[in-house]
Amino acid sequence: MSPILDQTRTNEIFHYNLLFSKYGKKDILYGTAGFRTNANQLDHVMFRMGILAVLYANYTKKVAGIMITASHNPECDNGVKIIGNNGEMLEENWESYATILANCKDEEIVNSIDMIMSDFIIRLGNSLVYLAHDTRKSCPVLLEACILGINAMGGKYQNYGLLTTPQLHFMVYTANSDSDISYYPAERDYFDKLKTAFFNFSQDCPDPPYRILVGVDTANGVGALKMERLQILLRENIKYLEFTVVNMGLNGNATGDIGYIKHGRTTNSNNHTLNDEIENNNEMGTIQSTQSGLNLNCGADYVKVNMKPPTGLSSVHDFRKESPFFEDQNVHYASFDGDADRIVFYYFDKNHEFNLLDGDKIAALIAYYIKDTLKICELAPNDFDLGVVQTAYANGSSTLYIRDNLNMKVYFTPTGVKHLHHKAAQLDVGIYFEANGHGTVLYSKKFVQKIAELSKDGTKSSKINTSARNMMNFINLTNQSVGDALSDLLLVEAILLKYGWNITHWNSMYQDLPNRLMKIKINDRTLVKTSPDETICLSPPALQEAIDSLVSRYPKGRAFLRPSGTEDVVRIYAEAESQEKADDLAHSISVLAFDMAAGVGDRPLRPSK
Ligand code: 16G
Ligand code: ZN
Repeated sequence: MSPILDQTRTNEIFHYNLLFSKYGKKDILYGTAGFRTNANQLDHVMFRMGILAVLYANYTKKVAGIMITASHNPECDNGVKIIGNNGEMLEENWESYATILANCKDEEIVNSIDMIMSDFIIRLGNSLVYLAHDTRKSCPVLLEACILGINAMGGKYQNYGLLTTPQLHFMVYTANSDSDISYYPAERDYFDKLKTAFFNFSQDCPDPPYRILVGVDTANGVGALKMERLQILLRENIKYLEFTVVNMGLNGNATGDIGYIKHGRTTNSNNHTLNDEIENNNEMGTIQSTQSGLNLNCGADYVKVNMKPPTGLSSVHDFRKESPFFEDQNVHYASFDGDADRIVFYYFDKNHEFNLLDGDKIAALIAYYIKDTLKICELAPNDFDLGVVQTAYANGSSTLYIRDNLNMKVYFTPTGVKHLHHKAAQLDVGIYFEANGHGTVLYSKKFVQKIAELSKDGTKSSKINTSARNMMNFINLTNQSVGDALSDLLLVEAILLKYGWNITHWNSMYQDLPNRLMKIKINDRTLVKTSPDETICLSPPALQEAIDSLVSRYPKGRAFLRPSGTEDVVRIYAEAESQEKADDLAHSISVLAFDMAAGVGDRPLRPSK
C-alpha cells in the first residue's frame, strides 16, 4: 500500500543540490538548483519517493518500481505505489520508512535518508527504478519530481510512460526474475504472454454456438488504451469473443459512448481510430491522453459501491441491436478501475435487472475451475494446500459456497490487497479477491511443477494431459504479481468458454446476500478501532454492543464498520435477507456510529435504490 501522503502540506521547494552533492554521482549531472512545486502540492512527496525507491533498489539489489496513480479515486487525487523486488507491493517495514520520508520536513530529509541507510545497512551502488503513470493530468509534473529524486541519489531509471499498475508490476517482476538488471522488459512481452496463454487455453475449449460480446468499461483511464491493444491482438486468433471498449476518456467525452465496433474497427465519435493512439504509443513512449471523467460515474468502484451500471454502455446495446449474431445471454460487461487493477462483471437479465458479479464471484468461479481440474487430474485433495483468501467484505454466501460446496478452505485477512496476497502466497494455490474486484491467484513451485509433469506424462490418459495443459495455460494467463483487470478478464472468459457457460450460469453458482456499503464522516476516524479481522469494533466503547443488538434483529444479518485507509471516512457494511433490510441495517448502523463517534455534517440518509 502507498505511504500515507499528507495532502494538506503547502508548497515547498526542496534543496536538490544539497542531496545531490551528498549522494549523487558526479557523472550523472542533472538538473539545476532544485525543483519547483506546482498547484497539486504533491511533487515534494514524489521527489522523496524517487529517493526511497533508489534506497530500496540498493537494498534489494533488484529493480524497484514507482507507479504514479490514485487508482479508482477522482481525477484530482494523486498517489503513488512503490513496487517491491518480486513485482509485489513494498514490504510493510519499508512502508513505515516511506511514510516518514514522505512527511518529514525538508531539513530532516538528509537525516531520514541516513537513518534508512543505516537501519538497512545500505551502500549506494548501481540501482534501477522503473517508472510509469496513469492518465491523470498531474502525472508529468509528478513524474519529473520522481526523476529528480532518483537522480539526486545517483540512481538510474527507465520510464515506461502510460501503463496500468499491474503492467508495471509485471515489468518489475520480469526484470527481477532475470539476473541481468540492465535488461528492460517491453510492454510487448506482457501482451504476448496474455495473448499466447489465452489462445492456447481456448484451443482446448469447445467453440461456443454464438459469438460472445463483452462490453468493457475502462473508467476513462489507462486501461482503455491497453484493453484496445489486447482486443486487437486477440481478434487475430479468437473469432467468437469480441470486446467492445467503452468509457475510453478521449476527446473530453467524459461518459462517452465512444468505443463501438464497426466493421471490425473501433472508432470513437470523431473517427479518430484508437489504433492511431496505439501506434503513436511506442513501447517506451509517454503520451498523455486527453482523458477526462476518470472514474466519474463509471469504473469498478462506482459500479460496486452503487450497485448500478456505469454511464456509457449504450454503445454496446446499439451494437447488439444491429447485429444478428448476438443474443442477450451472450452479452455481458466488465468495469475496470482507473489504473486497471480491479475488475467487476455484470449483465442485465431477462427483466432488464442489473446483476453484479464482484470479486467474490470471480474467486468462486476460479476456485470451481481449479478444484474441478485437480479432480480430473486425479490429484488427491490433500496433495496441495488450496484456499481462497477473503476479507470481512466478502459476501456471506460466497464464503459458504466455497467452504461447503467446493470444500475449500477460506482464510480471512484485514482489508488491503497486501494482506490477502501475503496469505495466498503461503498456499500451493492461493486464490485471493477482495469483493471490490482486486485479486489474483498465486501458485507454488511445487504445484506448477506437478501440473507441468502431468501435462506431458505419457502414462496418463489424454484427458489428464489435456486438463493439466489447460491448467498450465491458465497459470500463464495469471498475473501473479498483483490483481490485474486485463488478466482477470481473460481468466474469467477462459473459464466460461471452457464450460460453455454464459454469465447467468456463472451467476447462479450461489446467490449473493443483499448488502449495502455506506460511509460517514466523523471528527476523527482514527478513534475508531477494530479487531485485526475488522469484524468487531473495539472503540468507541459500547458501539459494538449497539451494533450487535441491531444486527440480531435482522435474519441473516451481519454488519461491521472500519475506518477507511484511503479516505477520511468510516465505512459501514451490512448484509441481510433482503435489499431493503440490508439498507435498513446499514443505515441504522451509520446513524449509530454518527451519533456515538462524533459525526460531522448531516446525519446519514437512508440509501436510495
Ligand atoms: C486500496 C487497496 C485495496 C483496499 C482499499 C480499501 C491496494 C492496491 N488497494 O485501494 O486493497 O480494498 O484500499 O480502501 O492496496 P479503504 O480503506 O478506503 O476502504
Ligand atoms: Zn486501482
